[in-house]
Amino acid sequence: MYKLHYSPGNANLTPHMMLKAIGVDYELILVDRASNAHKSPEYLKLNPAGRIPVLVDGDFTLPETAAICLYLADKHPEAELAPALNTEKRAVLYRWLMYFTNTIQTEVLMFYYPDRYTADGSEEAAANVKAAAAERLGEMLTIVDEAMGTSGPYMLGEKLSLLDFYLFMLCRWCRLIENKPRSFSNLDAFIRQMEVNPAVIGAFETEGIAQPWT
Ligand SMILES: N[C@@H](CCC(=O)N[C@@H](CS)C(=O)NCC(=O)O)C(=O)O
Repeated sequence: MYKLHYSPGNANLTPHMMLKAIGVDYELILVDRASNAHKSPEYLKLNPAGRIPVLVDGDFTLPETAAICLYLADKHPEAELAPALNTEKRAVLYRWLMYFTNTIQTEVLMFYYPDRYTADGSEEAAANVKAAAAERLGEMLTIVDEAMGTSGPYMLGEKLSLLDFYLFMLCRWCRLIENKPRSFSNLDAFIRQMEVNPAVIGAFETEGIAQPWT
């Protein structure tokens, strides 16, 4: 059975929604961030980066959210959460997955942990980093909103894919910025349809995340 090391609302949300969508058995293992369990020697053996989530599949241990998503999609092709290999659609999936994980997600970290990105850790410097991150996130969401307007109703068009679960997680994380996802018309429509997706509801409820989610 899969084991997903998680903390409510963290990056585990996307693989968690995928596990629900796939309909496979899994066990959730809570990583207690309050006691810094993600920096414990035991957890660092699973992920030396000390980040959440980690997926364990038998003897195989896999950190990094995007890698976990691709692994699950490829292992369960019947769930059709990614287009076939060697297709243009698959390449488009890679394009947006990379944008989500290495650009938007990284910027989200700057928004929530701005002090980590300052040399002196001062409140003033952190406030500047946070404000700049919020502005850049607004620009990034504009790009995604326009793409959604062209391809919609999902990132890859008519068919739901792992990208949509990833994007929904990012929409939740970006709910506190001024230009929040709900203020973009295509993203707002996207959020409305994802909010009633049983896999989304199942994962958010299991993690104990109260409404409003975005
Ligand atoms: N690139 C990693 C980043 C994961 C990540 O930053 N997770 C956050 C929770 S959402 C975390 O573990 N933060 C703990 C920390 O920064 O110390 C991934 O996508 O899995």
